[in-house]
Amino acid sequence: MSLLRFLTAGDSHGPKWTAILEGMVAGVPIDAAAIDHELARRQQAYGSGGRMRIEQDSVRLTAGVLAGQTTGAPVAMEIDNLDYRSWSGRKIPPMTVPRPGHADLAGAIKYGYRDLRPALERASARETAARVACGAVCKAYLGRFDIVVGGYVTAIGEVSADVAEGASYLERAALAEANDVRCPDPAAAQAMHQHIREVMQAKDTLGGVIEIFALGVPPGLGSHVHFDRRLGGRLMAALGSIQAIKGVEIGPAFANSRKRGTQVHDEITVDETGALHRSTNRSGGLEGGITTGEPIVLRAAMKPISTTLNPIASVDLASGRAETTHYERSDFCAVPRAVVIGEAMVAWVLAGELIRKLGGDSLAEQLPRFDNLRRARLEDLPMDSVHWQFSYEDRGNE
Ligand code: EPS
Repeated sequence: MSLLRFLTAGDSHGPKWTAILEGMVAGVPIDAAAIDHELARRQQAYGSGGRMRIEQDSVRLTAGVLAGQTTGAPVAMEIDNLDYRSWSGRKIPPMTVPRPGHADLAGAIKYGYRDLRPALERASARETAARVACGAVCKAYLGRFDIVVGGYVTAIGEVSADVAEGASYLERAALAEANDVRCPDPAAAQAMHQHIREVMQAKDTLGGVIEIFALGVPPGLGSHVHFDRRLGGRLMAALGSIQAIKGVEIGPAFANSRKRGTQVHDEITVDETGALHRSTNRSGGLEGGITTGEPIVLRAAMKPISTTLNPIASVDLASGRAETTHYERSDFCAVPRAVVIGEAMVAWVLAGELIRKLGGDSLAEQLPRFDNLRRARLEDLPMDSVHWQFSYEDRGNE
């Protein structure tokens, strides 16, 4: 659907990840250090397992970027798995007890695997390193239009953040980056850290909720006329495609569902210059599947990681007997890291929609078009103010 596609290839413990982003316009400055910065953000947070001490994700750009700028050709990127050194050539014991919640069983049923490891290898959230690399290129593109995508954690397990209404999204994101659970509420951040610690000691795992925002997005991305181009659906699908994400809402959608219409919808006002305004943004920046020009706000719920030190009841597929799960090294809580992945997925959807909106093949062609986009102001919205009628039956002069 999107004019901007990407593919990731790789296995969790294989030699490397390959990502190909196709459809990016020419002339976008790309800095490998900025991609590495996003990769490092994805790695840093409390609640990770031992693997993150082994990996030091760094991108190798191998196509589509010349002299520091995209050429319009597919952008190819590689990220090494440093852990491959300890897996290469090793005799890997059979894995026949599926972990409830992981792709082990469903993947084996679907593909007919005779060992569960191929499901594990590809379902692994290590794949998200490749997504974040693609998202970083999309962020670089969006940044040329002053569009910023960010995020933070609002809940981990039973601990919820009290996100200050007064603080801007950028202030919240900056506060969140300052602690190891990526939460903008410092008191809640401490409680979340403690909660993760306790749950780790109890040999268990935790999920939570992340919030992703996009600022500076012009009105008019997405469309109400095609079900599959409604941007809300596309953004929710993108977030819902992240490993362990099981729920997504646009703005405070579930809270809105308990209120009345007059308490939910964002009033429209006009100022003396003819600019239209919204005093609230309960729509999360989308109406009719189209961006309104207000911040886009999405929330995603992550389930607790399915690899738990305490065993869960399962079945050994080799013997057919009841068995409990065996522990595989894993994370305990990946919610803070999911923020970076959520940002990448949202950046990818928005970059694709902006490319569709602006057309052309290069950033230079697009920049003036962006400046001329119709905005929420009276001068851009001339009304005919005449009666009209459906005329499907009108066959002209026939
Ligand atoms: C993952 C299991 C763990 C995580 C991994 C995702 O890997 P390992 O089994 O090698 O310890 O660390 O995440 C990453 C490696 C990463 O980079 O995010 C899983 O099974 O999904």
